[in-house]
Amino acid sequence: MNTARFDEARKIYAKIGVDAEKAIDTLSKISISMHCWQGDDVRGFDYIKRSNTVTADTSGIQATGNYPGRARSPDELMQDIDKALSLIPGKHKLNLHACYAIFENDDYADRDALEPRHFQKWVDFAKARGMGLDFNPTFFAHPKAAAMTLSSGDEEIRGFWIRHGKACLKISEYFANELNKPCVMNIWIPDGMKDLPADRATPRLRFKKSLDEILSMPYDREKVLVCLESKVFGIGLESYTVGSSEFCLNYANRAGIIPLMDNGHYHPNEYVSDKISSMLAFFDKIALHVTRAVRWDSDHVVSFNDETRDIAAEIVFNDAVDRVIIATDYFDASVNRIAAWVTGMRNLQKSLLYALLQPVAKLKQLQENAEYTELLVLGEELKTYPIGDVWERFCDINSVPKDDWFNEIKKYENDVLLKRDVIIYGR
Ligand code: RNT
Ligand code: ZN
Repeated sequence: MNTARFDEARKIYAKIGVDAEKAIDTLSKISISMHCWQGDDVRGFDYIKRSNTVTADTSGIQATGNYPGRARSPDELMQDIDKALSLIPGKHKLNLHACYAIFENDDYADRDALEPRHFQKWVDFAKARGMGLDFNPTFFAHPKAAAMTLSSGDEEIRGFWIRHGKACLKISEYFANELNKPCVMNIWIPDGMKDLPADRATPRLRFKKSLDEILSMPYDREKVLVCLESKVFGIGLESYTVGSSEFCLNYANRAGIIPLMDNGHYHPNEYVSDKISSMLAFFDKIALHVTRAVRWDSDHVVSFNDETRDIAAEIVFNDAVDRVIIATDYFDASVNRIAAWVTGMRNLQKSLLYALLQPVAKLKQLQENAEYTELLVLGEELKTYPIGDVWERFCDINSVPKDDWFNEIKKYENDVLLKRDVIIYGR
């Protein structure tokens, strides 16, 4: 362990009133909900049994790229998650989607009939690693999601997805009970229109009714934290999304559930970092999907960039580490998927550390005193403070490499990923 550099950095931070050890301590307590879907390009496993084909159903969502080594089975995905976690410092949660149900011995169930037992292997996986699980109903990648889901005018289809939502509440409660940690269950639907709608209201009113019906099912609100995620635009949904920001925000507020903001789901000049303090003024808890939008909701790997750092700063400066539920959401199939996981998670943690190493009280005081010149100068100087040495310490404490981890990825790629037989699975 290189203590000399950390000791030096600690002194430098102490001079501006920042306790680097405390920052590390706080960072250790922040657990991020890592999305399982980076490992297999958001395919899940249920399509294989449903359609008896290996062609993934990409309705509603799509990853681009064909880097070799995608996880094709639960075992492969679990193995890849383990590899990623071994290079990510800290203790995190795993975020699952309903389409990752594991059907053993042909115990197949469609989305509306999923049961906790279809996720038992994930519970075992999480238990063995002392992790919590979060959950998402999957309202996409399914023949019944080809048009609308919870906002559908077809009562048969709408009913199917309501039953799916209810099944997922039950599964989420099962996760919470088994793992003794609340389960965050996030609802997002891909409903919308490519071209101009004649009636924007009716689908939204149906979505509202469907959510009411799902949430009318009794569930333990302490154990299952239901979120609703909005969106502004998507491929094929260029003109209209049913679950817009206003819809989801108002619904969450009225229903007493948690609003979820994905920073890829807003107009390019709209920043989630700016929204956090407003949301915290009205909600006890809010949730985030941290991603990187390149011009639009492109789901690129999270970078240590201005917006990630600004989001982290809002969480820390508002003293809201316990009120903001942080999850990742990106899926890049054009690079090594495990490196993508690790890079994004670590960048989010680095951004949190960057915020935790700021002299928050001092900066706020400068603003209050209208000393804007000094505020600007100090903010810019802080950018070259020795955060890298503190990050290294954090990695050391957690027994993960600081920067020399790509070789491990390359080795894993050669030993494991490149051996996956792409032909059998019809990529
Ligand atoms: C899609 C939403 C949603 C999904 C995941 C897989 O635009 O961001 O969160 O990415 O549920
Ligand atoms: Zn999202």
